[in-house]
Amino acid sequence: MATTATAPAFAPTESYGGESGLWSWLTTVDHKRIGTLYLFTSLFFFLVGGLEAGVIRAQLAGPNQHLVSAETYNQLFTMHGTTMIFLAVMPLSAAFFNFLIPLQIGARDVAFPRLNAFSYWVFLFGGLFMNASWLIGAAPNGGWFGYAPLTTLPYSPGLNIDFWVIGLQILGVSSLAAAFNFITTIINMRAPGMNLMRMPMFTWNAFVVQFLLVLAFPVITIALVFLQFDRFFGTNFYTVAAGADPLLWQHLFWIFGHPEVYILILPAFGLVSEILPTFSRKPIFGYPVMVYATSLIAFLGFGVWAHHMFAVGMGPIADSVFSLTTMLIAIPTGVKIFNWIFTMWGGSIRFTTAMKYAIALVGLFTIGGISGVMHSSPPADLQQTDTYFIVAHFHYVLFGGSMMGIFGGIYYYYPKITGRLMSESLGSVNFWLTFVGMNLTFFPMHFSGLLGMPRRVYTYDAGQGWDTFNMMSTVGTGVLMLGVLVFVINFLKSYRDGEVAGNDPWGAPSLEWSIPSPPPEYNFARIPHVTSRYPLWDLKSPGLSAEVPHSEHGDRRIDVDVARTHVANGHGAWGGSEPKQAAEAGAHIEHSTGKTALELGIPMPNPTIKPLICALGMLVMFSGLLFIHKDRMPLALATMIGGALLMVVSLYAWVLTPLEDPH
Ligand code: HEM
Ligand SMILES: [Cu+2]
Repeated sequence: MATTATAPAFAPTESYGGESGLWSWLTTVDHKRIGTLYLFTSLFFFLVGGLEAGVIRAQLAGPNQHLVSAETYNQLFTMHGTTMIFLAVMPLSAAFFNFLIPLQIGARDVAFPRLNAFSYWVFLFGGLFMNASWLIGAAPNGGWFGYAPLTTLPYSPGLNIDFWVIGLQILGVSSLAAAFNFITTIINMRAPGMNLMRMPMFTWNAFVVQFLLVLAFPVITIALVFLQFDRFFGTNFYTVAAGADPLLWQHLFWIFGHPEVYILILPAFGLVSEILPTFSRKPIFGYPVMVYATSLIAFLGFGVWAHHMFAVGMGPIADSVFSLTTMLIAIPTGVKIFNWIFTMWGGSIRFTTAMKYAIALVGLFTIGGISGVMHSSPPADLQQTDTYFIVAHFHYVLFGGSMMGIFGGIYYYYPKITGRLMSESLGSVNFWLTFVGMNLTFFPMHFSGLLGMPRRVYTYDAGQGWDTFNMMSTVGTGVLMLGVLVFVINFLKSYRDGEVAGNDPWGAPSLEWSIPSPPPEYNFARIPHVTSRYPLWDLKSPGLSAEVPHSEHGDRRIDVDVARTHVANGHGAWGGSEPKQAAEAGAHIEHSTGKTALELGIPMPNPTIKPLICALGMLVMFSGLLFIHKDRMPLALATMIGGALLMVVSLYAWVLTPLEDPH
């Protein structure tokens, strides 16, 4: 390929300036490598969750089928929901937080690199722990929101719910540690001149999500601790016969659960807010309004939880209040949608695969948003709740929103992560199969739902008008799976054969595109000085960012290596829209900054295995609980105490080792 001939095809791992063996991955504290680990692990879990969905849809293809038993079906939909939410979409977002936040704010790493590694290992172990339940045929079976008292011991004996309660607590530790890390990173480590209102939109969305995590996860943790105590130690938090409130779990769960849906969607919104301006070649429409709308969504998100509980009979006052707040929250959400549309309006649009996914999000999320507003009205909700209408609604939001945004984000950032572009032709096939498959799967569910088909039933009788819609959904799932298969092929193949990307294959405006792809371990040879929201456009296409505020009058330049290189090479004004040009420019930049951290005298944190050991200790400690229900008390105690010791000792060793060599 011509491009590969003119530009040096630097192999992805070389540019990290470090080793690439297994040990280097186990001990890494580099936010980019940790991001990559998150990406691979969560894509794997996405495939697992997708397979579970495939079995569900095969079972429901026609009436009265018996591919799986009712009990297996319960485990399938519970694990599908739990996996997609906690092991796929959340960590996929974390992959982007890790990779992008330091790059977008001009930092060399996150605030606490070792804590970051710890978060990843805890997530991995939590996911493996939860899925280990399949091996003994006791996967969680109480639905993804695990309502107590159903999930208390008398109604759910067996280890199924134990795996769920313990697994979610392990995963919560990971999310909380990561959230504190990113909050500190964003507040403390921005490059000079990068004030809050100059942060890229992705970082803004990520910032808001971290606060949602910090405020919402403690609530579910409390709910889970209560449940754990009820199940293991005989307390009565959820025992109605002993005077417990049967709605306690529901309130606690949904105070977490509704903010959780914003935790799932805002990162995708952030990605789309990067993609749309780049491929429209226009600044984002109404940047400050986007920031305020995002913050307002997060704030209001804590005041709508009981719209999940209209059916329990809370009374007219509570119903009215939660109905109103739910309708209110649609306003800032609608504002964001209009801002995206105005961003594209009048732009010179390039329909890359990333752009197609971004536009798909705008359309499909809107469908899910509108059906959401439909069940903000309690009388309407009483008809829709627990039917396939709800399943249609939340898949438009979660697949049409979160997953579409994440796929777009992967196509957009793959070149930054690996140094190579994903194939656009495979990308187009991938996109259209996914788009058609997703709509064919989930749109008919609106109808089967309104015709009364309940969710979470393992089979149904013929002659209720549901058969055709179910067949359509199942065929759609087949198309969707083909689409995901093409994605996987493209993802793996492009790693070897993809066109070399160069620093800035898309002509994008933010800092991450000013450095080589993949970035060197230290990210920025010199920390950039930022004077506007769109530093790279200031440099390469000043016309595009002329209207946004700049700190110094007439100052259109960022003081960063890439600037000098370009000017020196007379490439100052290239448009940046062609991968080929970009690759050539990238070659110059790579040439001028291809040094290791050591050569440049940049102190980097030392790799360490201790966060992994600490996470392992925590896993062992939690697993010990399982033996209690097998009546193996001594074994349980030994495992828990052993795990706790491992955790505490490695934590001490970690804390007492300095992060970097003395300098
Ligand atoms: C790969 C394509 C997907 C298909 C074909 C699919 C299909 C389904 C179906 C048919 C159900 C209803 C099961 C029942 O109520 O009996 C379901 C439930 C669910 N799905 Fe998906 N889904 C897909 C992707 C996703 C994604 C990406 C997410 C989230 C990010 C997700 C989250 C959920 C949740 C939370 C539930 C509810 C589980 C429960 O009732 O406890 N799904 N899915
Ligand atoms: Cu909600």
